[in-house]
Amino acid sequence: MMNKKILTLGLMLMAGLGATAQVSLVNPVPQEVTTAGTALFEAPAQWKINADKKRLTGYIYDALMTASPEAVAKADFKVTIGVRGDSKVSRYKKYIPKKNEGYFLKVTDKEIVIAGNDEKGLYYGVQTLLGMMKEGKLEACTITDWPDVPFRGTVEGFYGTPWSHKARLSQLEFYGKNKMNVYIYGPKDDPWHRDKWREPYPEAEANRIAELIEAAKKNGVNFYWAIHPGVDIKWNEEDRDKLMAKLEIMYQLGVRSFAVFFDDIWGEGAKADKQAALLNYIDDNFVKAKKDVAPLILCPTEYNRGWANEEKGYLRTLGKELNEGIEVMWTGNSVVACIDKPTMEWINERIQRKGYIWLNFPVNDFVRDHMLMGPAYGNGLDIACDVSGFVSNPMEYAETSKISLYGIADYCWNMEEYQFDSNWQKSLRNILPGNTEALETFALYNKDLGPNGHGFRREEGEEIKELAQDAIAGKAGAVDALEQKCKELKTACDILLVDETNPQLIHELRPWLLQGKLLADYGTTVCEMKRIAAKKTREYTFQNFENLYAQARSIQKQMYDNENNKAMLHPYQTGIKLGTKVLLPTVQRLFTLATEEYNGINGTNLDTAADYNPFKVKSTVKQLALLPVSVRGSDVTVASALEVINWQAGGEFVVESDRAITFQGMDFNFGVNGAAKHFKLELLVNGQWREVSLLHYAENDPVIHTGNELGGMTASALRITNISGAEQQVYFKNFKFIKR
Ligand code: LOG
Repeated sequence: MMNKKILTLGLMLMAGLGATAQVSLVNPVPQEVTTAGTALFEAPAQWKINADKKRLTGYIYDALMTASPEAVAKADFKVTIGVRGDSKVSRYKKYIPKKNEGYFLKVTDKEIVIAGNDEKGLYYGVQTLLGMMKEGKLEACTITDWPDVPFRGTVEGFYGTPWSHKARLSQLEFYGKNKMNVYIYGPKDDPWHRDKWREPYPEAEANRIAELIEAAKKNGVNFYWAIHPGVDIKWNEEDRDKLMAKLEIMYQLGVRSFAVFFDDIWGEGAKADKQAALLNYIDDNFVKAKKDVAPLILCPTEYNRGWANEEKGYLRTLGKELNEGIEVMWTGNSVVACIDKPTMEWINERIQRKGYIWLNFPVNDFVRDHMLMGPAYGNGLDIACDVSGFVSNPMEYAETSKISLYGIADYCWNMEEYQFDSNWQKSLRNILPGNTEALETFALYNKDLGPNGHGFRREEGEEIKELAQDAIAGKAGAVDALEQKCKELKTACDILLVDETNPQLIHELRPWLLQGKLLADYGTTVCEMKRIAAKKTREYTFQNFENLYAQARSIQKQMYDNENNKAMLHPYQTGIKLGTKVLLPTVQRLFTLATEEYNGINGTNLDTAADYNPFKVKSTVKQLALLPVSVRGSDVTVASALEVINWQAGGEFVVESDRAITFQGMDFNFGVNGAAKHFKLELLVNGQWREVSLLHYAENDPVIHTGNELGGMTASALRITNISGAEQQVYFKNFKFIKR
């Protein structure tokens, strides 16, 4: 009797779990779901479509047809689709949410009904059905659904290798499936977007853009093309006409949505009144004249609070002067930031409209040695009404970026209920269903950005934090447990390296997978060293320890070699780092501790330094103060900053070392012709600052060279000061010195 009861309960529980399982495959999480709680059933093999004639062609119908059942006129199972006003869905009118892009969906074991409030609503209803059916099953349910944020998607707005055509096509499909409706095309390194903004695209590129526009339509995505004229625009009729002519060319290609970017510039191009006048002119004479063009989007020069100059009133000028309906982008309280209510209140009041969020996550163009595979979290869950749009700037690694974009899609659609951790699990399963577990194990070490100029960090290694502390404190069992984690990481890397189900993902991750294997080996070796050293008996430690020590040193060197192996890196990539928040520093620390213990027991003198960097940056220029400095062989490099640096009069930038080094040369570029005369370079020699001359080789070459006196100087710090008496705007493009 008892047994039977438990069994029934068990079955009920299973049915219950199963019943929510299908809807739970859907991303984004729908707003309102009622399930009958009945068991799952097989999706029909055939179905008949019941719809007004106009619904039987076009992208929505095509999407529906990608489902597994075959459309057969006499099938028993019926699928009714329509949009508010269609005769075939008139019975369901009262259930359809009166919301843009909203829909009503009903599933029983006999029929399916999808009724959209508008065409996009119907399309998204179809996507929900496709998501539910992914594993061939259905459950009885009704869903009423709509998006919280009207414009959701991405801005391809990073520096570095733009996405390939193939990657873009794959993105657009992904957006359609996950109910994102915006893709803004603005890769910094597309010449015809920025440097050559006046010129038309060559034919091959133009054709590709036309193809993207078609693909976007098929996936319910608005393709925005962005122009970036601010670097050299003159506020005269000639340039205005050139800009209008370029927009017209793009219109002819099929573009119906436009954005104008003024980020990361200074000088003439950065004037608020001029920018507003230009945008209004485009709005009046192009957007409104064409009638089929979407409202304009502007990315302002002061696009985050950290750079907003209240006195000069740039943002308020935009707010006052820009035509109603022109959207204004905003990255938050700083370039890279999470968005919350106060952020929105602050900006919306100034621009007199709802800000259009440009989220600089998961973009990694300022931390190219890190791959960002973590969840999208930290944005306020209560800002749906405060934003007009929300787009993410992803990594140049398009496929890997999908991991966090999946979360952005969910967040924008159903904000209050967004759960980043369960979304992340679902996302990993979505991108690599065959090897999800390995992917998760690996991704755990690829979440944080490492130290960076923007000071933006992510959680990483929380799950091993305590373990790591215990291992360092020498607690029994902790070292073994840590070693186990390393072994799991290695297994995951090996499994992923030969995964063939998502070759693009593995291609992007490959350098990090190879480095991950080494990190795992390093950790395993060091754990063994630590165990042996802890035995504190001379006999046992002698041979074993020194072999392991040699092995650990070898792995350190192999990891270093990987970071410097150009053949292994993607273009522009600056290194390969993972596990930098907890795992790597823990292993480094254990290496030092174990070696110290061993030296203590054996009276040996093995070098205990695991990873040592004698250089530090110090700067009174706010935007430079957090830039990390790294050493590779004889090169000492300060990470570049991508944005405009406002270098105040007298502002100093210092790199210091804890020991004196002999200089061979320097290599740096502030991206401005003739900048050298505004700055003074000094070296700290025996406690005294000595000036070194700065010069350009040519008037139109921004690279700054140092005088011959530098070679051979021995100093413990260098200092660059703005001596012009005025603020200087520069790009901190690259900065490196070479030691002997
Ligand atoms: C650029 C963007 C870049 C991002 C992160 C905006 C509006 N502009 O500092 O192209 O990908 O930051 O590095 C930016 O964010 N400049």
